[in-house]
Amino acid sequence: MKKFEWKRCFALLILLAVLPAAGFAVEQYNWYEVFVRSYQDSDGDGIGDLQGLIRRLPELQDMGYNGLWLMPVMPSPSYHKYDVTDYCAIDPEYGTMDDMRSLVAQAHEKGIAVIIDLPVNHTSTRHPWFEAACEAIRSGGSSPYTDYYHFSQSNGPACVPLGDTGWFYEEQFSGGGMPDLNLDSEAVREEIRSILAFWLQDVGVDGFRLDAVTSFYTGDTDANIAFLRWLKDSCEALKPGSYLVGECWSGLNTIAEYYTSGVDSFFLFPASQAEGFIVSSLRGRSKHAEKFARNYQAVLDAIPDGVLAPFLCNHDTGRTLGSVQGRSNPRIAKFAEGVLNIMGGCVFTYYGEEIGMVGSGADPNKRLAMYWNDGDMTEQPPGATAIEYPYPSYDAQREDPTSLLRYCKEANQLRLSVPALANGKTEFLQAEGDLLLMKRTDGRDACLIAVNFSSADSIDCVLPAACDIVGALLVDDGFPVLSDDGQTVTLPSYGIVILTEK
Ligand SMILES: [Ca+2]
Ligand SMILES: [Ca+2]
Repeated sequence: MKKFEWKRCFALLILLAVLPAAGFAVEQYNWYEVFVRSYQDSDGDGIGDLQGLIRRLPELQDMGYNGLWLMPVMPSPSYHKYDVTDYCAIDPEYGTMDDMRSLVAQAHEKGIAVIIDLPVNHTSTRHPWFEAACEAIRSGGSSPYTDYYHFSQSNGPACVPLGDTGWFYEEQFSGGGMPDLNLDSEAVREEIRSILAFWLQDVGVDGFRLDAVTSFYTGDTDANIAFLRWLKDSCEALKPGSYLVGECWSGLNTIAEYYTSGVDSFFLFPASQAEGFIVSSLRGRSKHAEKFARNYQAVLDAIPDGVLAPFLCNHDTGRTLGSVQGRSNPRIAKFAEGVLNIMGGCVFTYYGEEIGMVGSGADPNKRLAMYWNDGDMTEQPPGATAIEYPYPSYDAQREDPTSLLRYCKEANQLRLSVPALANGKTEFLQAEGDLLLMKRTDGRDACLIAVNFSSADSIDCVLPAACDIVGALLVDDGFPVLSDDGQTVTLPSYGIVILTEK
């Protein structure tokens, strides 16, 4: 029996992790979602900004995140900025377009791709297009912008009255501030095409996160898919290889249907949040691995060729520490991140997840200031009612080899160092009780992923051939043991071990 040679393995992982990512192909990105406002302030006004984010690029690189998704950075009257007033500018709270260009350039130098949130289902009511349209209706004049939205003189679902004019406009998101665009308008499509060109070609971003794709044409999946295909084709013509990921907040079959649009990825909502299959596989007394494998197989059956985009939470959902009840149980908090990271595709992590931040209920509670340390945080978003940090700060966890942060870093590095882990085809070799053994093959590369879903017991896993251990994710000081013939690995509780055949 031999103990896994930790020191040599970590040295290898660290070496591989500092290599820049090769190009911006879709594959193998560890994406990190940032709410710029709550991340890092650079000028002392308490509001996170692009220069602050630039300052943190070395940390992101060190952590092994090689893709950045920025929530909207365009001018907007709201704190979250999902209602845009100018699609080709930066909100002054966040900085300038020069700051944005600098962010993209410096991220690229570090091998980090950048995508931005693109909310084109709706604009702000304060967008000049909407203001011009309303002015024309109020004055009885005409404007090309009235055709940019869905104005009507009859009331209906999702209709908002335009003052006392007798006119209404469509708005799928309540509140009166986000009128839906008329995506059938040729002029609107031309506007969108130039917005895509500006960001992809002029600013140099690597793609977009597409907001609210099921609301483009509410209730009409075929029309949504056709519009997404147009978006994908437009981006591909402007910048081949740019990456698009869509927010289709829906069940597996619907998400699978949306993949026919050609958009690279759609967030895998069925795997996310407290009821998603990653976290729910950890609950109950037994058969955790079977539950996980059954659900994961269903995903692979439904989406055999698309690049998956699994995640545990985002800015609209409760954070993972609450979902796994991990406040006093760092082992399960780590293991949930580990199980996320053994899924193929592009894994998305919401900022703060790597240090066990909490947040649920009202949206601002889910978007709290990043907890770097007690002296270096932004102000909290307006409306936040529950502000607490059950786990130590980023700085404290960085120094602690047993922290959740260090576990997440190892998970990222493992994905960067074993290409087949992130991007191969998955085959289930065993899924029984708490033991899961998967094989993932990517061209000539292959790896085995052995997982012990038990919180308490170690498990012997018989391998299909003699193997070497190439990496592991461990929640505590238990360690995997490989038999002398390399054909059996003993997995500690909540242990994840990556192996290759000799
Ligand atoms: Ca600031
Ligand atoms: Ca719409």
